[in-house]
Amino acid sequence: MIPSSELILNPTGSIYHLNLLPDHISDTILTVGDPARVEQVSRHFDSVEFETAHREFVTHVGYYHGKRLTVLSTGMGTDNIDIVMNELDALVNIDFMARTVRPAEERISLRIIRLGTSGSLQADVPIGAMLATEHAVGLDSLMQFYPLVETGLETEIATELQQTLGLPYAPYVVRGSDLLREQLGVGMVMGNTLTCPGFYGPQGRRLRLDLRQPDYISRLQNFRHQSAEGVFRLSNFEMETAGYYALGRLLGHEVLSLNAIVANRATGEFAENAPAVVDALIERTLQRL
Ligand code: R1P
Ligand code: URA
Repeated sequence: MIPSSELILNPTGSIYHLNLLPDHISDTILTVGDPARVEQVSRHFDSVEFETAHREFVTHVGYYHGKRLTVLSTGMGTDNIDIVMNELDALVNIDFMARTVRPAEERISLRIIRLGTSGSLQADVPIGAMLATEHAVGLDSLMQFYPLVETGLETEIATELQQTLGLPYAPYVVRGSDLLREQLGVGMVMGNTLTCPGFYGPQGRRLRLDLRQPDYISRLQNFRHQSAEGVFRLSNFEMETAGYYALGRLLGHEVLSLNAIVANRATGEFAENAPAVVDALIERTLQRL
């Protein structure tokens, strides 16, 4: 039995941070960083049957062309993704009454799709592009706490990137769901996403502070790993994808990160109409579900 200090339920029976009951979870979940973006998605629904908000976690449950969908905001950073993925999994794979993990044959694999904004690292991934993440690379510390198993290729990339950046630790590298990427990413740019534990220094932005490595961005832009699968390069920056992909692998959920490119760090531009870039990604994704 899982003690109440570990599986924390609110007086209504809902899970601690997300404030959701198992009934609120559809098998396909759309996640967004910005709480205001939840309505930007659900305004396309035929109907919304449930809404809740707790901290940065806003959820709408409804129907899109007859299909039940849950759309949920996560806030920013992989520390929040630790909460979101563990609590979503608990909602479907833990019996809240018995406080026990469901047997393997009863466990549910969710489809979780991140619709987020992102900055491109490469000049040829322009503002307005939609990018589906193949590999995610985590510079954050989340995977210091879980026994993630990486493939040979993932470990090679991690080791080489650690050397390139002179980091005291290896990043973690995880390939996401090929199935979802092939279904939803058709016609999008396929890329490898660097998940950073911050928006400024960790993404090489300098306002008033210098960076430890003045050539940090160009080291990332020029990083290449050659393998039998081809040439790996980093395409874009954001703050959650690696956490999603790693916890998806550990918990057995299919996860895809779709990125609306709103900044280009090679050309120094930011989108003139970022909400429109995000809208286009939302509409494209909903049509393909
Ligand atoms: C930073 O501005 C935020 O934007 C990106 C980053 O991952 C980070 O959360 O995603 P969202 O637009 O989904 O929040
Ligand atoms: N989100 C990020 O994390 N970085 C960007 O440059 C743009 C959006």
